[in-house]
Amino acid sequence: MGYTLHNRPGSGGLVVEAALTLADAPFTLAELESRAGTPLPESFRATNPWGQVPTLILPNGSTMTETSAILIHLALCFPDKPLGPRPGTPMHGAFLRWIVFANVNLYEAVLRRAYPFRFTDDPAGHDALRSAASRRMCEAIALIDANVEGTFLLGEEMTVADIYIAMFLAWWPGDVEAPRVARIAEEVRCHPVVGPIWRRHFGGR
Ligand SMILES: N[C@@H](CCC(=O)N[C@@H](CS)C(=O)NCC(=O)O)C(=O)O
Repeated sequence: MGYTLHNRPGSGGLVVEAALTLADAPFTLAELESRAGTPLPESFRATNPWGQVPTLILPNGSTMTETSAILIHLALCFPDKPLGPRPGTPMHGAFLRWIVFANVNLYEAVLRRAYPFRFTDDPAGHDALRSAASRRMCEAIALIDANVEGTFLLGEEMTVADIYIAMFLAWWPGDVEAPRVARIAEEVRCHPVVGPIWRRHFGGR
């Protein structure tokens, strides 16, 4: 039995789908009919009580959520596939660092913009929350940009961390001053395996 990936078009499961595909892992896509950036149907809580995608059902039937955890798990399960550096190496430390950094800072900034009502009960505070999230996003992307080691974040090999970071850039509505990260996003969009998945989710974005 393979994996089942619950996602919806244009949502965060893109990077998990890319990781499973790069790993040659057998998986089924369970796509929800829901528009990216809106709350998911309440009925989805039967699958993930937190009500979010990506939700990955592992081959043994257990449920995984949290994109960073899923990516790290898959990279460890498929060490011979091009998902991430060898565990135990300094580069693996950097891989973990940036995946978690992106989850905590980039994903959270995106969520503050999309769902401000979850972060303040004061509707008058939504604009201020969005602008603080934008500032935080720009600061976080700039820090990643300053740490790009080569063609990709960790050097000359693409990892799932690159796809993850590129996804946030595609979601972000404003301009972000991050030329190295923008170049990584271009590499990801042109990648022979990841490109077709990217276009199915994002079209020409
Ligand atoms: N911390 C979660 C965040 C996942 C998340 O926010 N997913 C969005 C789609 S990109 C979602 O499910 N939004 C619907 C909702 O929160 O109701 C992760 O890292 O996977």
